[in-house]
Amino acid sequence: MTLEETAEKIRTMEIRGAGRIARAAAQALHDYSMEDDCTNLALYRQKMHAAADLLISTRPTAVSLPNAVNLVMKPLKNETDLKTAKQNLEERALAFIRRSEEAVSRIGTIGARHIRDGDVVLTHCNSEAALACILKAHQQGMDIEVYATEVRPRNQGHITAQTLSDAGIKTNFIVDSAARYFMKEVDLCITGADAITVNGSIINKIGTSQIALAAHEARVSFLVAAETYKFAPCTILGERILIEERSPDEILPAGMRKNLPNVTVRNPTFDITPADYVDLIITEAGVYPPEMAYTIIREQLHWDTEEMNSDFPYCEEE
Ligand code: RUB
Repeated sequence: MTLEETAEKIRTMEIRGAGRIARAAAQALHDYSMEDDCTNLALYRQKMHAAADLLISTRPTAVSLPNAVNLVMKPLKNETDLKTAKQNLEERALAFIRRSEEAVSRIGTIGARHIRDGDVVLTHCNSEAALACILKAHQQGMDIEVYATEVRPRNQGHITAQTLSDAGIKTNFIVDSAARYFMKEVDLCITGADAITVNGSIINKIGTSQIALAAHEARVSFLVAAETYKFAPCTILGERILIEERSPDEILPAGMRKNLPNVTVRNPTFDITPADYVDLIITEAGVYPPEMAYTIIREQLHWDTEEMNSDFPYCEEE
C-alpha cells in the first residue's frame, strides 16, 4: 500500500479503530522510508514530515495516531547521517507495531482478571483492546455472555458480534438505545478508547458516555481497555481533543435530507466520558484509576511539559 492509499483508507474508515490506525500509520512511514531514494538528509526529513502530516490529518480524534507518528518521527531531528536516519526510523516503526500488538495481548491477560466466571459483559463499538479482555476470559474457560451494541451509524458492532460469535461466546446484539434497558442484566461494561485526557476523561465511540452513565446509575463497573499510547500528552498543556464530526450522509442520504429543509443532521463520531463514570483503565502497564492519567503520561509515555513545548509538533490541533 502506498502512503496515500493508507491515508485514504484511514480517512474513509476502511482502516479503523485507534490501535489499528496507529499501526497502519507506523507501517506507512516505514514503507515510505524504505522506498525513498533521497540522497540528502534534509530532503529525507522534509519528505518524512510531509508524510507524517498527511497521516495525522486523516482522522482528528484518536490520539494513538499522532502518538505513533511522533514516536517514529521524533528522534529523526537528532540524526546526522542519512543511512542511519532511515534505518533507525524504519526500526522504530516496526518496534512500535510490535509493542502495540504485545500491548493488546497483555491488556487481554490483565483485563480477563477483572472478569468472573458467569459474568455478563457489555461492550460498545469494536475495540481490539476491549475484545482482548473478553476473548481471553473465554479462552480461560470462563462462562461469559456479552451484550454488543450495534453502533450507529457505521455498524462497527457487526464486526464485534462476528468476532464474538466466531469465538463461540454467547452474544446479545442490541441497538445502541437499548443499553440502559439491559443494564440490569449486565455485571460489567468494557470499552476501548480513542484518547484519554490528563483528567482521566475517556474519548470513545459516540454513545459510550450514555452507557457509562447508565452503568453508573445501575452500579455496574465501567472499565476501559486502552494501550498507554491512547493517553493524550497535549492535554497536559490544555489542548482539547477535537471530536470528529463526519458526513451527514452516514446517517441520512442527501435525497432524504432534501425533503427536510429545516433539519440539520449532526454526526459526532466520539463522545467524552468524564472520569467520574470510569472505574478503571486497563493498560499494558497495569490497571489504573482514571485519576492517574497524568502519571501515565509522564511515566509511561515519557513526556514532560518542557519537552512537549519544544518537541511535540503534532499536538497543535484544537
Ligand atoms: C473505534 C472506537 C474504538 C476505539 C478503541 O471508532 O471507538 O472503541 O478506537 O479501539 P472508529 P481499539 O470505528 O470510528 O475508528 O481498542 O481497537 O484501539
